[in-house]
Amino acid sequence: KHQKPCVLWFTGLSGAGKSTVANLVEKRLMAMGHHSYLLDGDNVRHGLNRDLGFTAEDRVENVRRVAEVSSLFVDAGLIVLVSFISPFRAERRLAREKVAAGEFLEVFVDAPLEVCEQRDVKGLYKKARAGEIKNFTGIDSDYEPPEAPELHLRTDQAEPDELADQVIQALRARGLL
Ligand code: GGZ
Repeated sequence: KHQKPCVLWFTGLSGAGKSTVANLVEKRLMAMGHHSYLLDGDNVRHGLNRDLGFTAEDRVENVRRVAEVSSLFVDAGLIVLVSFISPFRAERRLAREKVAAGEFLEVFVDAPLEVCEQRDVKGLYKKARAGEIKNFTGIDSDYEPPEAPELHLRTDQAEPDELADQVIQALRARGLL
């Protein structure tokens, strides 16, 4: 099965739909017989990064470690899907620089803050507005949107399935699949 190792770096606000789309892409890749791995808060923040919280400093370190791990997984030949808010441009740039040119696709999973806040899947925005959670992205912690992402997905304007297809198409168009 032809595949070139690469990193699909999903970035966006909490509730924008990063994990939803990343999970669909992973399922499709698996069904096509490709080898991939999804790094997200569920398998990284509870283990490797369980010493880290949500201050700016801790997010920088969270993303730095994830970037290092993704580069190792690329060395292992995998298509790596990374799903973290990863709010700062500088750390996303460092992640890009960890792999060869053409092996990094920044995927901006974009929905307006109002939409994410309306969805409030886990009730975290409500808590952040009430001051029960500090340093919440979009409320009292910065999100720096990508300036030139390889893919810009508007989750308020298209269904996750359609967006996952776009990601697969982008991989094909670049000869990665
Ligand atoms: C943002 C927070 C926070 C704060 C807990 N700010 O929607 P979720 O719940 O499932 O995903 C969010 C996740 C963000 O972790 P990341 O590792 O992706 O962040 S970063 O890349 O910035 O390091 C949210 C939950 O953790 N969460 N507290 N204060 N999101």
